[in-house]
Amino acid sequence: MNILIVGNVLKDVYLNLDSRTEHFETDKNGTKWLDLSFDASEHRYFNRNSNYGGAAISFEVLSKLGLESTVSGSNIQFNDDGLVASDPVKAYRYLLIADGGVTYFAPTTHQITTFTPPAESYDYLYIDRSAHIDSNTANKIIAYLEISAKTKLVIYLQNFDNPHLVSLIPRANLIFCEKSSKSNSNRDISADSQAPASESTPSLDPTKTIYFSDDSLSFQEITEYVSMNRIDLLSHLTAYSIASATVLGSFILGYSVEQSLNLAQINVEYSKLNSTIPLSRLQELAEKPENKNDIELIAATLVAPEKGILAADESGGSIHKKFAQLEIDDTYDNRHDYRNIFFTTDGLEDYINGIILFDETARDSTDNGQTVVKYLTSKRIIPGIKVDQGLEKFPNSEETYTKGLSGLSTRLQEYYQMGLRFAKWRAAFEIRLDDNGKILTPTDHAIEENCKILAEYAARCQAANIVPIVEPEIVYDGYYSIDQAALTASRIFDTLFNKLDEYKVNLRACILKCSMVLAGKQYETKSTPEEIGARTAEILKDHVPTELAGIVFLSGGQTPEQATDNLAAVTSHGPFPWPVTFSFARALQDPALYAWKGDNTNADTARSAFKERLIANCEALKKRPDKKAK
Ligand code: 5MM
Repeated sequence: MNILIVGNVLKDVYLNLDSRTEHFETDKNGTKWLDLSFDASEHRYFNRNSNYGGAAISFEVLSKLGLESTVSGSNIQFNDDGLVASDPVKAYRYLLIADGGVTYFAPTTHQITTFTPPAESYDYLYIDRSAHIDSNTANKIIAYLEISAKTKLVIYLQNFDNPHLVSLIPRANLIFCEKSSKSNSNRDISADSQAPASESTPSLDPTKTIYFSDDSLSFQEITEYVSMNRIDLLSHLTAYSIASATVLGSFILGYSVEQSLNLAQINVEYSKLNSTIPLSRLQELAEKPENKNDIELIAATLVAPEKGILAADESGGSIHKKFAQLEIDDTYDNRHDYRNIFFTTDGLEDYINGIILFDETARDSTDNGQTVVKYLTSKRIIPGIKVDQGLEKFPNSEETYTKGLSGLSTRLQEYYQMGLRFAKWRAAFEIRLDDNGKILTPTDHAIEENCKILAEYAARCQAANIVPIVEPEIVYDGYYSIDQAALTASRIFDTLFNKLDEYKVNLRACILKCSMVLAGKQYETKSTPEEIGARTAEILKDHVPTELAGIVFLSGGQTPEQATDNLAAVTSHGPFPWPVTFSFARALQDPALYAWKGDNTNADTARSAFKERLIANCEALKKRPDKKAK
């Protein structure tokens, strides 16, 4: 199999402009603009790098898939040092980098892609994204295709503006076509930019066309979601070239449409600047649970041994209260910076399998412009989402149920598309006693209703390919004994697993998040770790079906040290039929919050405080009697 690429080999030149000395203007939105008639020699920059772009990217991708390819009119080669070409590159593009943002400039006049029909008969002729063909080139291509009957034509249409390229549509065996998507942010302003399709847009054969947008790759009913706005690739246009060449190469190698789109998604998301992923690694990555559509595997990965789940999903109201205690302004910037402390803690992925996010963070980006979801995924941390919408009192009652079922399936679909692979829903039960010390609440009614809601939520998650975490919390802040906590937990678990069964929830793809069994915070006799370990282990073993994917604990307002000691105590009663680990919010994050105090100069101290809790809790997980602590 050999492929002839028709396109322009370019050099992308990255110039880091010094915004302190350049004449930037700031508009009313705070966006900085530099008014320039661009001449690289006139501007001060403190770093200048370049690499091959355009058709060179298609060439690199195909070479790394093990396919023989040539760029027409170029002697570009791919060796261990990367791409090399002895002939001079005729076209340059400039990427101006300032204040962490990237602006992309291309020449306003395109270099026309020339084509000299080769003597050899190629299997594929690929007019890639960088090509700008005129009628002369189009005619030569047509003439070549007539002589070389075996050659299949593949074309990349950014838009329908070039009539010469459009005239080749009927001859094409495969077409890549860009379409705009919902999120049209981050568009570049190059001369290559996507123009709106004209009124007279020709229709494309759906059986031959792969559509690309900035968040998906699709073929008929099949869609693979991917973030094409890889700012760290510096030009998102590069992402389009990687995606299209990967799909083409995978088709040639015999992969199915689903597999090809999946490999393209992985190549876009894992490639580094000037270094796309070789086939063997792509295949390896495709086997990873986060890249597969297998909820049992994702559930198992979330509770993989000796790591936990971080609950960073405090809703708007909860984060407001936390900040208020420390007089931290509840602004977007502060919330972003706070969450960022946890995500940027060195080695996070060594302690954490997954992170539960709140909607705002799930839609946020890291400081280098990658979405939080993609960033976590690239660190092999599975991103999840809190989908309940808080507690509501039953009529004429102090007891609560959890809201959020309305519109849930639609939200889950969107979250799945955003790359979130598990969800969490919390029901809260307060133990209240009557004057004789007998349990008043939770009532059977509250348990029944909340468990029904939890089961419906879980079933809807699984229908949307999302792993549900069901969290029936027994609120620690109360006056009750450890026996009363144990009894209440048993009642809740019995009802919950009945309901999950009724709603046909696959327990192998479902995780229980629960409180440890302990006396309430106000109770006069504090439970010891030994009691907590023994009672928790006993209740779980007696009331939780063995096929459940895993059990994770909330910390519930215990101090960080208490939560860790009690986790170790529970672990020491293992082995259990299911993996058991932590999914703390406060016990992991509070020390960092108190260290940070809303001041980013304390961020490193906050990260250290967080890491200390991560290490301590992962150590607690090693306290299994059948396992020697390392
Ligand atoms: C019980 O809260 C959950 C676990 O956190 P802790 O370890 O601090 O007990 C936590 O995931 C909680 O569900 C989220 O923080 C969301 O809480 P809100 O109250 O904001 O819905």
